[in-house]
Amino acid sequence: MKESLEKLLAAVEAGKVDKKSPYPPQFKDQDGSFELTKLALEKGCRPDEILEEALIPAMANVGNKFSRQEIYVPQMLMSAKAMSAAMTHIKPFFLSGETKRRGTFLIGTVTGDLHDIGKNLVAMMIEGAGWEVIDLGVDVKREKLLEEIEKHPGCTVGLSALLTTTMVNMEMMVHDVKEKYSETKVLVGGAPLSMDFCRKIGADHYSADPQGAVDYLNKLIA
Ligand code: B1M
Repeated sequence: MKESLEKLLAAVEAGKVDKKSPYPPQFKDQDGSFELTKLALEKGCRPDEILEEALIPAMANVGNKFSRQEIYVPQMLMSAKAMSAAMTHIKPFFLSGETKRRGTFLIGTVTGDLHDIGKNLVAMMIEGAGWEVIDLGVDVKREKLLEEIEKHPGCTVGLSALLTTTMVNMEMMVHDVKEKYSETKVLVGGAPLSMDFCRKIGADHYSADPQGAVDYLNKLIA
């Protein structure tokens, strides 16, 4: 069983989705995360074991490599795709309640901002870390954000902004959240942001990259 999990970890980290996937070339004709997850379940691995001992560590390695600039966006996207392929087998166990998520994370790009590539990467990494992710998309309106927080008590919120002109909207959104749900933690990110800006607008944390976001969320529940 240990060997199955190790193989799966390596496949997700390398971004090998399924047997027919040509990427990465050194894994040609080998099983990908899709087949390996199915196999691990058939061999008797528990879904939470697969998640905790293969999928989450694989995505953590990917996040750390990305932070150290050892890999770039395309490789990270392939690993996220491999993670999603594995999750097709694991998700039914979440739905049945047999496997628990670490928490709920609402994420969106702030009002007026259509950039979603970075936000999507963060969402995928956080899902890969075992959280339920509710992606509100781009150009999220202030009212919509509050409605969703109301629907998901205890959630953590993530806001992304890529434009200096939409940073002001982020400030208003953080203000709204803190005014109505003072206990709700808000994580912010995006290329023009900084820790100073995060403090100035009253958000709880700033992360420059997806792995920093995962580390922050995991600290919240530690
Ligand atoms: Co636009 N754009 N864009 N753009 N665009 C930038 C951001 C810009 C820097 C380009 C430039 O001028 N050099 C510039 C902003 C300048 C500024 O604000 N000072 C700019 C502009 C001006 C615009 C328009 C206004 C252009 C126009 O129409 N005149 C327009 C605005 C539209 C709008 O949003 N209302 C616009 C439009 C677009 C496209 C639609 C064409 C497209 C977006 C497509 C899409 O996202 N689906 C686009 C793109 C692709 C870019 C660049 C080229 C790339 C952005 C990107 O995806 N980077 C960008 C220039 C650049 O960055 N080099 C640019 C890759 C991505 C992985 O990085 O998003 O930073 P990033 O995410 C990182 C981190 O920031 C962090 O993790 C990610 C991974 O490391 N992170 C978080 C992000 N969110 C996080 C949240 C977290 C934690 C970490 O917690 C919640």
